Amino acid sequence: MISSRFIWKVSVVGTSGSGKSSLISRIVYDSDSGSLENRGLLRKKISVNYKGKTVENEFIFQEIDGFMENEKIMSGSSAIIMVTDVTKTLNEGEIRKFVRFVSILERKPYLILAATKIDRKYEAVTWQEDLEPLSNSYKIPVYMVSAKMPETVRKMLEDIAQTLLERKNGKF
Ligand SMILES: Nc1nc2c(ncn2[C@@H]2O[C@H](COP(=O)(O)OP(=O)(O)OP(=O)(O)O)[C@@H](O)[C@H]2O)c(=O)[nH]1
Ligand SMILES: [Mg+2]
Repeated sequence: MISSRFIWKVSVVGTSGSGKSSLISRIVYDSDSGSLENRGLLRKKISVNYKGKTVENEFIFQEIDGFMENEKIMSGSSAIIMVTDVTKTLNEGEIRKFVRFVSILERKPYLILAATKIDRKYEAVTWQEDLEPLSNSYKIPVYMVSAKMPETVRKMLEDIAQTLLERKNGKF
């Protein structure tokens, strides 16, 4: 490891209304307000313990509506959080298509599936089991989260930092 400070760009993708802004708000402002307008750069610093060392991570978030197959944007991202709303039917085909697109990029971002709004479990129509085939075929981690449940989001971000550090470390 040549540095103890890293900057990661994270794209948050998903259908309109799936909860992307709310997740970013939870991370950046510790609030669940979905409105991100006029709030400046969406960044968050967290330190994690990596191999016994404290490593500073700065995340910069970018929200993208839909599963846009934009090579420049996607290959410039360290990680991509694919957001799906548990109160809506899973569009597995759309996500699979996007994952295949990302997997042929030269600089492959780390992909994560975030199934959000789990606080509305009584209205849920998509369950963790429904996400397993997707998760297993592409080895993508699944996080069951809610913008109203800060711990779930914090855990996901810490895990992302750990994995990104491991991926980076493997290259030195
Ligand atoms: N109960 C609950 N509601 C949520 C959660 N996340 C988002 N919502 C609600 O879902 C709606 C859409 O959330 P947004 O965060 O604006 O979704 P988005 O993906 O950014 O939507 P667009 O920017 O329009 O594409 C809002 O009414 C939110 O309050 C959640 O974790 N729990
Ligand atoms: Mg939004």
